[in-house]
Parts: sequence; structure tokens; C-alpha cells
Amino acid sequence: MVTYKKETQIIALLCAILPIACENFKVREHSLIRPFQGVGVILPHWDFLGNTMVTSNYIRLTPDMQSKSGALWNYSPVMSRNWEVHVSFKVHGKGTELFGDGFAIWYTKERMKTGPVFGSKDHFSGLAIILDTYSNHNGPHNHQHPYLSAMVNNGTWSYDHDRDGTHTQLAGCEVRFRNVDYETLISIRYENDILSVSTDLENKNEWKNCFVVNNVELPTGYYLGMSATTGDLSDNHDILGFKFYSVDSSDTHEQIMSRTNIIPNAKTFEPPREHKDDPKPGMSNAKIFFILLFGMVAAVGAAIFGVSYFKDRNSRKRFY
Ligand SMILES: [Ca+2]
Repeated sequence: MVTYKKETQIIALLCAILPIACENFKVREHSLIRPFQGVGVILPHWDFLGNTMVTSNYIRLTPDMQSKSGALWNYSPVMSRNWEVHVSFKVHGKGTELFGDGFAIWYTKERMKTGPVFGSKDHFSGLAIILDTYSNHNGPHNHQHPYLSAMVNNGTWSYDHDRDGTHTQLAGCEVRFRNVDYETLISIRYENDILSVSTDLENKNEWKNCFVVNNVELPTGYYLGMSATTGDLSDNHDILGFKFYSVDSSDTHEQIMSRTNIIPNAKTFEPPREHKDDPKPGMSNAKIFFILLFGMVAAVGAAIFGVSYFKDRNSRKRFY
């Protein structure tokens, strides 16, 4: 494996000598293009962990089995000020009503850290684009699942699964990408502090806007990754391609380099929603049925007892 320092030195040297070659190099070093080589041995520019399985046509972050977790991490820091990534994926499984949990695309300070947020570390620093297939939320929801959302974190916030991250998201949109025959795609563009996310989920070969958020500050030098997890519910979470594009910037080399010190932040959040505790579980239909049944049996029993008692009294009266 090439070390971080050596890698950045190579990029800097290449960019100084041949800017065009530098762009091509950046594209390749952050991309994953089929056929994936190595079949479980080596994936150029990427590391994988957990239950991730590499085949020549797809990389399976989790199989459609319970309690699995996998991740893929690029091992070169992104030194472009502006960039765009296109991720081609397929989420599919046996479940028709119940399935989960989803996957996330990361641009973070740390890499290869497993944890509870779709297989990766909570309290992360950076950007998470989350494709959540399972609705954990019990309270009032303002969207359906699968749901696509963005979260920017400076390392202090926790992703709240019970609320499907709705209290920390920058923006989101409903998406339908499960169990289709074709490849589905997501585009994440980060240009001049504007984060734009679009999808191509209907095999139309055109991008549909999901959201655009202004004033999102992310540093250079973070890592790209993807991770997925299953719990009681499961799905195959497959990555079919990852293409990175470096987008032109008017910033000088010094300005770009100085961005390594930025602490991730976003000035525009969705209006925060009140954090309510889940309502206490109500009476189930089965419970209500048995209470009614018991009531009826008791009433019938009392009636029978009453009738026989009076009958008894009456018949006794006749003897006296
Ligand atoms: Ca969820």
C-alpha cells in the first residue's frame, strides 16, 4: 500500500509537471471501474473490510443475510477543491415489505472505522450521504422510505437511527431504487461550497435533482468510502461502479491546500424538528380482542349464574 505522504507527494509532483495527466490520475485513483480485479484479493486504490465480497462485476457490501456489515474505502485523500462522484449501485433482496438497513457514501477524515452508522463510525468528521431503506421512526414522519439524506458532522454529533437521522440532516428526498432490473445511480457534486445530490433511478439516463444545499464547508484531504449494514432485516447492497471527477476551481494551489484545515460545517440545516419520545406502545388488536372475549365470557357466565340462582330460589320457595 502506498502511504498517505508518498501518495500526496506523487500527486503534487504530477500536477506541477503535467496538469492534464494529473486530472486523469485523480480520476483513476479515486474511482472503481469494472471489471473489478483481484476477486477478493486486491482492489486497486481501495481497501475493503467486514463482509464485503469482491467479484469482477460487483462489490457486495452486505449479502441479503441478517447482521452483516461491510465497507469499501479509497486510500488516497481527495485533494481537489471541487469534485463530483457518480456511484452506480443495486440494492436488492428477497424482502418485499421488510428489508434494510441501507448504505452510506462517505467523505470523512477517518477511514476503515466500523461502527453503528450503516456499518461505519458515529461522531464522524465530514459528509455522509445516506440511502436509508428501513424506517426506524415511530413518531410522525414527513417522508417515505427509502430516503436519501445528507449529514455534515464536525465529529461531535451522533446519527440518530431511531429518528432516521432527520434531526441532523441538511436535506433529503424520497427515492425508489430497490429490486429493479437495471443499475441505479447517484451523483454527489461538491463545488464552491454547494452540495448537490441527484439520482438516476428510472433507467432514463438523466439526473433528477434530489437537493441542493449552499454553504457547506468541507476540507480537502478527506477520504471517500462506502459502507452498508443489515440487522434483523437484510438486503444485498452492491456497488457496481464509483467514478470521481475533479471539477475546475478558480482557487490557487495555496488556497486549496489551506482548505485542509477546515472543520466540516453547514450553515443551512432543515428546520430542526422537535425531538419527541416515542409514544408508549398502544394496545394491540389481539389484546383488545381478548379483553372483549373475556368480558363477554364473564357476562354470559354471570347471566347463567343469575338465572340458575333465581331458579333455585324459586324452586326452593315452593318447598316452603
Ligand atoms: Ca433507518
